[in-house]
Amino acid sequence: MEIFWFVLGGVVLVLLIAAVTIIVGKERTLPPAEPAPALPSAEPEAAHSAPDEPVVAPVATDLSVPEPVGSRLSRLRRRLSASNNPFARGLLSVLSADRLDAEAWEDLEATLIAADLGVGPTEELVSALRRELTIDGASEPEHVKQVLRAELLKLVDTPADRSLRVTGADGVPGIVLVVGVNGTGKTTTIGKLSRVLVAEGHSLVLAAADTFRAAAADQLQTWGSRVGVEVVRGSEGGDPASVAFDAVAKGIADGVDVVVVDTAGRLHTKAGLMDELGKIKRVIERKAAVTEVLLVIDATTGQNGLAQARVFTEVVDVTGIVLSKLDGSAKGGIVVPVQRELGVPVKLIGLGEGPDDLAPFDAEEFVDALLAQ
Ligand SMILES: Nc1nc2c(ncn2[C@@H]2O[C@H](COP(=O)(O)OP(=O)(O)OP(=O)(O)O)[C@@H](O)[C@H]2O)c(=O)[nH]1
Ligand SMILES: [Mg+2]
Repeated sequence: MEIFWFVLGGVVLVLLIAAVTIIVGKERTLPPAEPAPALPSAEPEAAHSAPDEPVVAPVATDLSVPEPVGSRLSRLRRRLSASNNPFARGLLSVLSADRLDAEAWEDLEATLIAADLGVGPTEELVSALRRELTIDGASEPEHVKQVLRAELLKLVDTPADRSLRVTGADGVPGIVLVVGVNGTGKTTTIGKLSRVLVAEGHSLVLAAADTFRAAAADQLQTWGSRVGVEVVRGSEGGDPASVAFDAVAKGIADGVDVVVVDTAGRLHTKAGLMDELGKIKRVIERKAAVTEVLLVIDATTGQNGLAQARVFTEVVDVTGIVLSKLDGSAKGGIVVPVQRELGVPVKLIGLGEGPDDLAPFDAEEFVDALLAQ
């Protein structure tokens, strides 16, 4: 009897062990309930492959998405309004004056001249305002504002095509040459412009034809890599025209839409700089027509900056002005003499150092932003 219980116990034990083994084995082969979502990996795929396979370096790892033009305009408008912009504040003083007497008009005149509106345009504006506001009375701030808006627009809104000519003809890329005095914001503008062009779906190549300064090409490269745009560069002190030529050749070979060429703003002599710019343009034009020459002017340098900029118009046929550093500038009035004296429309405005702080210039938007309170 004892033997019977012993054998039965043994059989039960064996069966138990077998059952446990089967259950555990089955669980091991069960698929996981939900596959874990794949995390975006900073490492390129190739980095996980066998060590002897070639590793393809990514073009750029810090690609960022440029802000669309529509939303940047409303954001940037605030930088021109009276709370942030001394030029706008000066203009709006006419609204808050208790009485528009001779002294108030003189004050306004002085403010506008200090804001670099220029003597001629200031006199035109003040005498038009005096005429209209003396007849109609200046009691209604809304009316004064409307008169101010209309008269300002007459000065700012020159009849000109402000569109950027960035596309070429017959399958050849459009060529944008960017010139201007050193420090005005050429390289920064090209960086910001590249983002706008990429956001609009254009393909482009940048040319670091500023071989004068060591850091210039690096600065351009940083902007380019942010939006995945290639930069053609030469050696420091090398021939800028040949860098521009190579970039245009690459642009044609790669079939891109636009080649944007950065240039130096400073050389040992003015004549040297001008010769160099003329040469860059001639050399490019062996391969493709230059479709747009943008002259960058720093708004904070006012009339002085305008005088320096004029020299560039003598060497290259400038087709558009970029007015940089209009954010917080007390000299925003410069937009009027710039267009009048150079006979070239302002096409873009720079409103800060940030990557999306560039906006197309629109006369009505500009005036409305200035008069916004
Ligand atoms: N506040 C403000 N700063 C700007 C703007 N545009 C450019 N800057 C600043 O101005 C300085 C000079 O800009 P760059 O783009 O290097 O000027 P550049 O014309 O290329 O200068 P060079 O290469 O020396 O001829 C930089 O510190 C920019 O950040 C702008 O619209 N607003
Ligand atoms: Mg530069």
